[in-house]
Amino acid sequence: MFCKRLINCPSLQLLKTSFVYRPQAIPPINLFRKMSTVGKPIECKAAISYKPKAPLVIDTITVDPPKAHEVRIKIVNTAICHTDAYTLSGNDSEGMFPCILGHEGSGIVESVGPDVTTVKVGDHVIPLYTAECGVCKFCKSGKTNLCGSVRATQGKGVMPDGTVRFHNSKGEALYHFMGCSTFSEYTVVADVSVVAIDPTAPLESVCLLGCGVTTGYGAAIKTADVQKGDTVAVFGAGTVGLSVVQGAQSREASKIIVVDINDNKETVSRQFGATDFVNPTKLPEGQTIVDKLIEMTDGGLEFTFDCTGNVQVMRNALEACHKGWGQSIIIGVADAGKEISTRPFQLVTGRVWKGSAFGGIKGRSEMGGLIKDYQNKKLKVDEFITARRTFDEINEGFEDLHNGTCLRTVLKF
Ligand code: NAD
Ligand code: AHE
Ligand code: ZN
Repeated sequence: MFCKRLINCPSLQLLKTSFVYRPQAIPPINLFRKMSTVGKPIECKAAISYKPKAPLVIDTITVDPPKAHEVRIKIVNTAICHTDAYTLSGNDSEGMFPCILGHEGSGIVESVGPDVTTVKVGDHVIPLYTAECGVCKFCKSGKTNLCGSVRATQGKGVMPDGTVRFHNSKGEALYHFMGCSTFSEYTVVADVSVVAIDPTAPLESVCLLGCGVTTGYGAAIKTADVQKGDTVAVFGAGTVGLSVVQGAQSREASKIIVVDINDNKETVSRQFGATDFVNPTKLPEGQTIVDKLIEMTDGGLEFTFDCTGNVQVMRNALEACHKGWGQSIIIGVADAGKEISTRPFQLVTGRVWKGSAFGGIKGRSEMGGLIKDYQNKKLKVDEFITARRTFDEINEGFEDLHNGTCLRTVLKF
């Protein structure tokens, strides 16, 4: 029991005062401890795709902490790629529902699991749907950017240990998508599926290097390796096709013909470096797009690129190649069940059919160079942003894809 005199004693009052204020004098440590999310599940906002063709549902989900060799990222920006819409349409043979879509994003590392050495808390990063482990047969081959380390589990919508890190508010598991799932405020990815970037690069812009821009640019400068003076035709003037155009222009191609069924794409194609634009639906009767392109190029093109995902376009792109050496690069993603065909004679007579994933770019080794090209104004990125929206407007962002002028809608959390 304290006596009254002691309680009223000035020195004790001082002590009481300093005791009372002391916690406030050291809040950063306590506050940090209280607020730190490291090692704990995080509740955050995400857009859940419950079934094909249905609008995404914005809800609170739980994102588990990263396990060994995993990284939890706070997504800052994400764009919507045509492939997200394709999977949502139900035409992706690997589509798993319910899931968190999104693969073109940028963010900041919130925490890392055990044994992660390549990124650290606070790093600015881009998730990579084409991983790079550096040690698998594919990575070591020097022949491809396709990495074998996590692709099998990635295609099944789970982390490399076969489990998921996402649950909805009812505790139901949600699948991952393309190893990225950027339509969530927080996501967990494998450490081989993320690259740290220059923190001065604006996250809003460089999220586009997570897919569309890198894919098209890389397809031109790596997969095809377009050379000065080559003739090029690009089918489909979306972000992927226009990035092929800028890659071909950077290599000083002599002719860059864009083929698109949407006349609205002519101006933007020329802004990105196209020398010609052809709408295949507006050719004189009896003339095919293959005839037209062969006529425009004295026998066919050195390189053609499909950036539509339409298998008839893929055939036309191959057949518009020059006999003996023309190469056609398939970039577009076709619906489940679709197949390509042509007369074998087309290949016998020297045309080559190739494909390109993520532009042949090795994300962890080569992303830094692309960011530098962007910073040095050698690579257009900002120009692809045709709309900016809040994350809550994600369904409107999917609708943007059909408005005829959309290249990329970038969402912000
Ligand atoms: P997008 O929808 O923005 O652009 C497609 C363009 O093709 C549009 O301008 C459209 O008008 C045009 N088009 C449609 N049908 C056509 C036809 N018959 N002939 C000519 N033009 C036609 O799409 P995007 O985001 O640029 O993606 C393009 C394709 O590339 C999609 O299939 C996407 O899934 C795929 N993709 C592949 C990779 C990869 O790594 N291989 C990466 C990203 C995207
Ligand atoms: N899941 C589809 C194939 C999808 C596909 O081809 N994806 C492209 C990237 S699209 C990015 O917007 C790709 O890189 N594929 C190679 C890979 O390893 O996924 C299907 O047909 O099953
Ligand atoms: Zn994509």
